[in-house]
Amino acid sequence: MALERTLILVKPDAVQRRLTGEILSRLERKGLKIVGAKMLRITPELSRQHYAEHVEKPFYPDLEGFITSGPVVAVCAEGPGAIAVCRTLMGATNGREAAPGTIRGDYGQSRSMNLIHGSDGPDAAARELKLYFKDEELFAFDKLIEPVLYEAA
Ligand code: IDP
Repeated sequence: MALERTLILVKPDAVQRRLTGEILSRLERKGLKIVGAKMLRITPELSRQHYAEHVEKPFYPDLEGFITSGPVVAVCAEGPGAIAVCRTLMGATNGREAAPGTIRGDYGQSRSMNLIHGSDGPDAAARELKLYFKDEELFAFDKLIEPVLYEAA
């Protein structure tokens, strides 16, 4: 399984609800490695870049209003198959439909204020990570535990 990096955002609703630690803890307990992290306020311009595929959609103004409404925590998570692993941990977009045991399924009931963003594929991950992190803000470290965590099946 290829080692991947993915962009995670703890969205403004989760920061407001004091769920940042819980959400990042779930990623870490799964075995994902946090190799970069920062808190920031997303600007309308960054929102348009991040959500370029949604800018023309009817819900975009609400999405921009929400994602710029307060600080987010941006994280780069690394691990084998990290993109899909994070998508599975997140659950379906709409919290009312997300499975119990997923972050959105356990903590949310909204389709828009859904706590967490995770890149949806390798191209998106590469593009989005560049929007939030400089190369020198991402770290490589601590490989000793990895044979135990990721033993080849
Ligand atoms: P994802 O975050 O599960 O990948 P996307 O379809 O890429 O979902 O949508 C990006 C974000 O836009 C969602 O996480 C959610 O915050 C918001 N969103 C998606 N669909 C709607 C909608 O129909 N109404 C309002 N907000 C939406």
